[in-house]
Amino acid sequence: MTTFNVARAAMAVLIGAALTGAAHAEIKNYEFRLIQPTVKTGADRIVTVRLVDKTSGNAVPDAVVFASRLDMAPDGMQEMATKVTPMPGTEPGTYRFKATFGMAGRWQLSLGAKVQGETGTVDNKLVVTAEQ
Ligand SMILES: [Cu+2]
Repeated sequence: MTTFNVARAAMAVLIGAALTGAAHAEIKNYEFRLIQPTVKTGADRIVTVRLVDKTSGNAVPDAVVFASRLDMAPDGMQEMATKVTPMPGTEPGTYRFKATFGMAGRWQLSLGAKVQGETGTVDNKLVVTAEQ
């Protein structure tokens, strides 16, 4: 390769990187969706969510997902919180949590995620209804 060709190759790589960057979804284009909007009231219930890239509709695997809180804020009981334990996912792009739903009603699950290659944090609140 001549110096000129090396420079051209390097430029092509840079342009390629820029285009790839532009094609990336922004962090606001990701969201969590509940697989099932309801659970049975009781101990050790599993809540499964999918992290979705809204621009493509694809599930997003290998994100670092954390549940910060599960409480009954939707029913005016924000002080009624319960512990959330992360569980292994069953398929790529889904994330599972175990929790005890001690009371029937609406529970708010606060979720965060870091997505590979993206800046910022996905920050969602989902409402799960515990049924008697
Ligand atoms: Cu309650």
